[in-house]
Amino acid sequence: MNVEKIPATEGRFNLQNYDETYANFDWAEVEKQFTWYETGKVNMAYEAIDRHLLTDKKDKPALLYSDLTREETYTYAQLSELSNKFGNVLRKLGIQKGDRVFVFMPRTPELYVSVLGTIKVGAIVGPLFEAFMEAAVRDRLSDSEAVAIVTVPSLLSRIPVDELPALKHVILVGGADEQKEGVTSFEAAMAEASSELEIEWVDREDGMILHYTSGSTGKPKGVLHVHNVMIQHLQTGKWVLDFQDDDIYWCTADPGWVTGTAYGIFSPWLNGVTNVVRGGRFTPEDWYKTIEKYKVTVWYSAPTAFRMLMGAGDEVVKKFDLSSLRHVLSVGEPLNPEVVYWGLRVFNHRIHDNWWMTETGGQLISNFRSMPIKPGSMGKPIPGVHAAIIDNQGNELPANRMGNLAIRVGWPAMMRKIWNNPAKYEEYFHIPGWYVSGDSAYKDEEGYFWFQGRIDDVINTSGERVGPFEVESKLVEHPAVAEAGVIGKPDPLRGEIIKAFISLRSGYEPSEALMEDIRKFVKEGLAAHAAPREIEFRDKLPKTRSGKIMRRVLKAWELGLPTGDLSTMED
Ligand code: 6R9
Repeated sequence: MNVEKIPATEGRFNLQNYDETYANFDWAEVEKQFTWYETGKVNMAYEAIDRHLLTDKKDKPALLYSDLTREETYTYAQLSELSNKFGNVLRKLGIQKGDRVFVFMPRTPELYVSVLGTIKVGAIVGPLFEAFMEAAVRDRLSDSEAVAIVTVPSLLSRIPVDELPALKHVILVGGADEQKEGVTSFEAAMAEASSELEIEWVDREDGMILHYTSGSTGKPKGVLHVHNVMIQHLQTGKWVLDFQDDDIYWCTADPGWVTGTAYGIFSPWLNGVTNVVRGGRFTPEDWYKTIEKYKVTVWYSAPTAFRMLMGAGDEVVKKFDLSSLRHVLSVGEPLNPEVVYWGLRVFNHRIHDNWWMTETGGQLISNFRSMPIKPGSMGKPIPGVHAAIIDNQGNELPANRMGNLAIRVGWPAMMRKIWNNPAKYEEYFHIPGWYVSGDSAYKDEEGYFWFQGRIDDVINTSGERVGPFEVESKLVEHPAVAEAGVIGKPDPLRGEIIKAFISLRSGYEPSEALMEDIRKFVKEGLAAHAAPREIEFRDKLPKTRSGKIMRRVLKAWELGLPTGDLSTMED
C-alpha cells in the first residue's frame, strides 16, 4: 500500500520505542503498581478516587461539570466523600456485593457519584442511555435481575416496575416529593448518610460493570467486566491517551456507551487527571467553547462528532482559542481519512484513531503519538496484545489479505461473561485460542491494521470483495456529502451491487446530476467496481446512540426485512 504518512508527534508518556516495548511487555509490570498486587483484594472506585487522597491530588479537581443550568467542580476528596455517602445509601437499602444497580439518567455529577458508590459496595453497575424507552429498559433490567435503579422523575414512567419482580428500589435524583413505596429520594438519603464507608474489598475477578450492547439480531447482550480491567485502563491512559498529571481531559462519550465509562470515568481517574463532563445537547459552537473554557488538553471523541464539526465548517473553529489542545483521539467507527486531513488543517493536530469493543473492555489497537499515522488505519496493537487477521480455521493471513480481526485470548480487560448467555460468550471464542471480533480488516506489511466493516457488511460484487468503509470514505471526500452508509444489495447478475445512502451537506440538493457526479467521483478516485450503482439521498442516516452508522438497518430497510433490536438507535 502506498499511503502518505503523517509524521509522529512528541508525546510525554508515549511509546518511545514501540517495537521494543511491544516485544518485551508483561502486564505484571502494571499490576505491580497497585497495592493489591500481593493480596488480590481490590476495589476500582478506591483505586480511581480514594487512593489519590493520600497524595497531593487530594484537593485537585477531578470533575469539571457543566450543562445549561449548572456549573460545578468536584475535587478527588469531594468525590470520595460523596461516593462514600452513596455507598451507605445503598447499604441501608440492603444492597450487597454482586447485586445489579442501574443508572438511568442524564450526564450529571449525581450519575458519576452513583457509579462510584455502587462499585464501592461491591455491587455491579449497569449504565443505561437516558434516551432508552420502556422496552429497552425492561429488557436490560429483567435480564440482569437488577435490584435497584437510580433515575430522575422525567424517566420514571419508562421503568415498568410492575413487570420487574427483582427490582426493589428506585432512587430518585431531584424528586423529593415523589412519596411512594420503594422510591427513595437521593437528596434526602444522601443528607442522612455518613461520609465514612467501609469499602467492600473484592477479588480482582469479581463483577464490576455490566454493559448491554446490541448484536445485529436478537436481544442486547450483557457484557460483564470485572475489577481487573483497571490494569488496562491505567496503562492505556498512558500509552494511548498520553495522560500526564496536569492534563484537562474531555471524553465526549455518554456512560451508556462503554467509552463513557472505561475512558470517561475509570482511565482518567486512575491516572489522576482532571475530567471534563458536559451535560445536555450541544451545538458545534458549544463543543469548541468547552475546549476553550476549560483549556482542554486531551480530547477523545468519535467520527460522527468530527464529521458533524467538519460539516459545520472551518469558520466556526476560528472563533475559538483551541491552543490548549495537545492530543486528539477518536473511537467507535472507522475514521475517514478526509476527517484526519481536516483535523490537521483546522486544529493542527492529528486525530488518533483507536479500535476496541464493549467486549474487549479497553483499547487494543491504536495510533500512538510516537508513530507515523496512515490516515484511515486504526494503528497497531498495544503492547501485551497480539492482534491478527485470521481465516475461519485460525490461520494467520499474510499482509494485505482481508479476514477476521482476532485477538489472542488473555488481555486484562477482556469481558468475563455474557450475562445469562454462556453460549453467546463461547461464540466469540469458537476458533481455539482466539477472540473473534466479528470485524473484517487487513494488516499491511508495516503492521498497521485497516478496518473494512463488520464481517456481515463486506460486499461481494462481481467477485470483488469491497469493504463498505473505503467506499464511504471516498464518498465523504465529495464536497456535497456529509455522511454515507454503504451496503451490498443482492443482485442476480453481480451477486451484490453497492448501494450508498447519503446525507448531504447544507447548501446541496438531491438531483440526478449530483448522483452521477458522486458516482463518477468514486469511480475515478477509488475503483470502477467500487462505485455505488444505486444512490439514495436521506436527510439523516440511522445511527446508534454512540454514533455508529447502522448498516444492518439500511440493509433491512432496503430488503424489507425485520430490523432487529433498535433500542440503541437514535431518534
Ligand atoms: C469502543 C466501541 C465496537 C465496534 C467494533 C467496530 C467498531 C470501534 C473502531 C471501529 C473502525 C475504529 N469500531 N472502533 N471501527 N475503526 N477505530 O466502539 O465499542 O460500541 O462495542 O463497538 O465498533 O465494528 O467491533 P462498541
